[in-house]
Amino acid sequence: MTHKCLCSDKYSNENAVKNPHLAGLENDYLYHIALDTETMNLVEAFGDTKFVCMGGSPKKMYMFAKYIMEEIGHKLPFGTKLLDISEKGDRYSMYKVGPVISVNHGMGCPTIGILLNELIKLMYYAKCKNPVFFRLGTCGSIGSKPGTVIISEDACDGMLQKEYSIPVLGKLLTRSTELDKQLWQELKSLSLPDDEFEVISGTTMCTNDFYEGQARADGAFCDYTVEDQINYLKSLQRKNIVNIEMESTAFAAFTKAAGIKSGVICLSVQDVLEGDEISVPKEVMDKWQARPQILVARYIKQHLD
Ligand code: R2B
Repeated sequence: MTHKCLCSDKYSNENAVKNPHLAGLENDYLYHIALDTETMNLVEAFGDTKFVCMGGSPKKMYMFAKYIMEEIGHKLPFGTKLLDISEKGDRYSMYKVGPVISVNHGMGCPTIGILLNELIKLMYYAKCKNPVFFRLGTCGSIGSKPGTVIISEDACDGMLQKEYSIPVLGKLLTRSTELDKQLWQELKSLSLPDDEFEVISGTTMCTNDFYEGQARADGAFCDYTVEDQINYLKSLQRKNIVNIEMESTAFAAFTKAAGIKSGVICLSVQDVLEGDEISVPKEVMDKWQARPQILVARYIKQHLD
């Protein structure tokens, strides 16, 4: 038994959340990001947010916060430094630099889903106007070289469905994983001929597992052959699936349900057709991490007003 979620996909602050029970809460404690509506003035602290950027690791998102601060010329008050706003929650690290939030989402759909619920409520309580959400991730690419930047056109799950489903009250609740086409086009147009990295796009496959779920043959379990693995990955390639990661369906589904424009930009850390091992040296990887950030910074700078 399944049911489809009927959600608007235009942002308006009043309709970003779709939960009549919230109005009855005396205090909404955004538990995992350590914010609340009773003791904090969320409008004052977050009302100017325009861009919410998320990526897997806390360190990467700290580096992004520092990078975007330089890029937009944001100055911290004298004698202060970047503060992890969600430190008390001990789950996510979140920074705010002018109109930009930079926050890590961990690994997998459940983890990013919890964060998105709380961030969408934060946007609502803070009365933010038209925030745009980005996932700056890493992925395995199918047939393009490591270091390539991949902009998702849309996202499918491990069964190739362009949907994100979770069991709710014993039934599957299904939401569309369509991403904003206009934003996707715009992000693609931000790659410049002189960039030292290639940018491609197509459908992103989002799996619930890093090993068997992504057809790897180097996990603790595997009952298929390497030939099966390659045949499967090539069949995905023929369906215009260009990369594999673990968060895009939940990210696309929750942002769309809230009417929030969103985009997924990932750095490939390996071509999955070339083997299971991720062999790019750490220093090279650290340098490459900046690539999706460069595109997003260009977008942010063009939309600052
Ligand atoms: C990419 O990298 C992580 C797995 O190593 C996961 O979060 C993802 O989507």
